[in-house]
Amino acid sequence: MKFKSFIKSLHARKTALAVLVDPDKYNPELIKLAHKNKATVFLVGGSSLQKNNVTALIHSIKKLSDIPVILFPGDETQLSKNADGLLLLSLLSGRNPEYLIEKHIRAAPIIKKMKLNYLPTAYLLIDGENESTTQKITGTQPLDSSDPVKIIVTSLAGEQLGFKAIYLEAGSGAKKSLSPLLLKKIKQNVGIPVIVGGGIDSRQKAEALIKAGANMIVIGNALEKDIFLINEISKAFK
Ligand code: 1GP
Repeated sequence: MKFKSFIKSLHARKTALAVLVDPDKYNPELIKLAHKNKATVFLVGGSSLQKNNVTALIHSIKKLSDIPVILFPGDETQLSKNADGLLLLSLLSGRNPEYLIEKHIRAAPIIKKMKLNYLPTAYLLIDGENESTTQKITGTQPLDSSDPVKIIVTSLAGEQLGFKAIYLEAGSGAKKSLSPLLLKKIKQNVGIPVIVGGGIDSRQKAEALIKAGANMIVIGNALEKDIFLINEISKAFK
């Protein structure tokens, strides 16, 4: 049920707000504030986790809020049947088979056994002016943000391959978040929902991306640094 409401919010006219919870930096106070500010969804995961406590973490979030909890896993060890669903990401911007298909093959029987709902998502890393953790861990190069055509055709290929959403990722803590102009161009060319994340740390940045047509905006780092920022940022989504 909650997975369905998550999918519905991705297709809604209003932009959805996703709060990214890194299990290594969990703060229950942020969950309470996000709930109060009507965040749409909690994404849980990280590119490399020190502690493998995803199941316990989801349990704790669910005690504090009934907002859907969707996995945003770095790999197959971060799966949990406690989640309401999963972003099944394939890193289409890179050329590392491990992140294009290998991990998915390892995860497939686990996803089936757990009966997890999943959203096949084309994951595109776009350069955010600093080397991102995703870049380091996956050993791939991000797409060049000054080459919109490459980003558009990669997004288009994702749509044609049957992915149900595109995630444009500037990298956690990116110096430069995705350009609203670039997002607008991508939105003009693809019909599936577009999720945007990486370096969004102000109401103004969120507003510009909402105006450019983002279906969902993901905020992690900025809220880890200052949980109260959600009171201000969430105003952009009203
Ligand atoms: C990272 O896109 C998400 O995978 C969110 O990025 O942590 O910079 O908000 P930030």
